Amino acid sequence: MTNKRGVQIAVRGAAVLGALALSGTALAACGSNDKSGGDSTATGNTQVLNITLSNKGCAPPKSEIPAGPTKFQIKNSGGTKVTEVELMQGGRILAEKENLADSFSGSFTLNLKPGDYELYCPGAETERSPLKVTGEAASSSGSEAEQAALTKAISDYRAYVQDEVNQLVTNTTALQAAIDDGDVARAKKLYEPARLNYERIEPVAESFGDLDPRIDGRAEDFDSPEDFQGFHRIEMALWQDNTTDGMSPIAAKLVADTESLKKLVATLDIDAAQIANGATELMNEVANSKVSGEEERYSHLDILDMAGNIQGSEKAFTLLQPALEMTNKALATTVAQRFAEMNAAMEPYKAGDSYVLYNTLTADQVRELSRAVGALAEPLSEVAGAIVGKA
Ligand SMILES: [Cu+2]
Repeated sequence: MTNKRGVQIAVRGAAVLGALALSGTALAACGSNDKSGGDSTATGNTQVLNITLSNKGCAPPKSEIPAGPTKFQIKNSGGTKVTEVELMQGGRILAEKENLADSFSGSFTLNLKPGDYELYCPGAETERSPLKVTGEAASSSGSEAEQAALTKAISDYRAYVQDEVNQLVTNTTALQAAIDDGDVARAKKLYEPARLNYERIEPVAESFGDLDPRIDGRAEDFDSPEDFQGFHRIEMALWQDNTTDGMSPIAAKLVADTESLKKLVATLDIDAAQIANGATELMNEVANSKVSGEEERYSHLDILDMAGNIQGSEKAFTLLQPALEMTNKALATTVAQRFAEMNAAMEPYKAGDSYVLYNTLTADQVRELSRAVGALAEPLSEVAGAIVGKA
């Protein structure tokens, strides 16, 4: 993500916290994330790296650490201009913690291999701090059965992402054809399946730097209006202006960007803990941009996007579940139950093959959804720590 977008996200994050404050339970659930229990699921060989996020930056306490399972424990201490920390390597985001407003804490856990990394906190005085990881890659600490289960989870998840991105290209191409034909009604209908494909795998797309802002950015993410493109520019034309005028080049570019994503996904290198982190990021997406009605502000298709995020998150969890049952059965049971509750909470909003519009929900209904999201996100955030280093 670009610096600019990072700052914009910070602004949006503050607004969102305001919105979530209305639903106190969700806020409490987010705020208490990782304060309870994050460490209890770590397996003893996980090192903890405490990062303080402030307006100055997000430098690690040591610029050199040994390879192996690592929990990045992040606290925003007085950082009013910064809300996120990304662990980057060679232009790719390996893990991130977003929407950490001042005084909030959060974490991510992954198995660090030797190499040069960067901690990136957009909007800070020093945005990038180096982190060198030394020594040998940690050998797997999992049993044979755990290793086999995680290896399968990784290859199945890659296949899932590839399948979704293939459908994304197909569905976006169909959307483009409707736009080229000037058919507003058809374009509106075809916008939906493409959004679902994208929202299911959004953390993977986000990991490839500026592709996500290009495909999924919002008007306020860009200084000049011409830079605002992608899905939400098309959404604005179709729903706010009720036209496809001027959208052909935007649709062509969107198709090209989804094709770039497809090429990058073919090279995707992902481990089990990153899949778990992605599942958590998807639920954080729901809490921060869907439950607030921010993302699909013209079409009000936020509940549909939310379903996409939940489906992508549940897919990742389901694939990790056999291994998690071996490493932490209680956690596997809790998360599975919370997904069931989340799906039950979404059930009333299904409408045919789609979902009702966000602006038809009452404040109480939104609050109930955000409660279910918080209840799921909290135990889900512990999954990475329970499987890291096992494969
Ligand atoms: Cu999105």
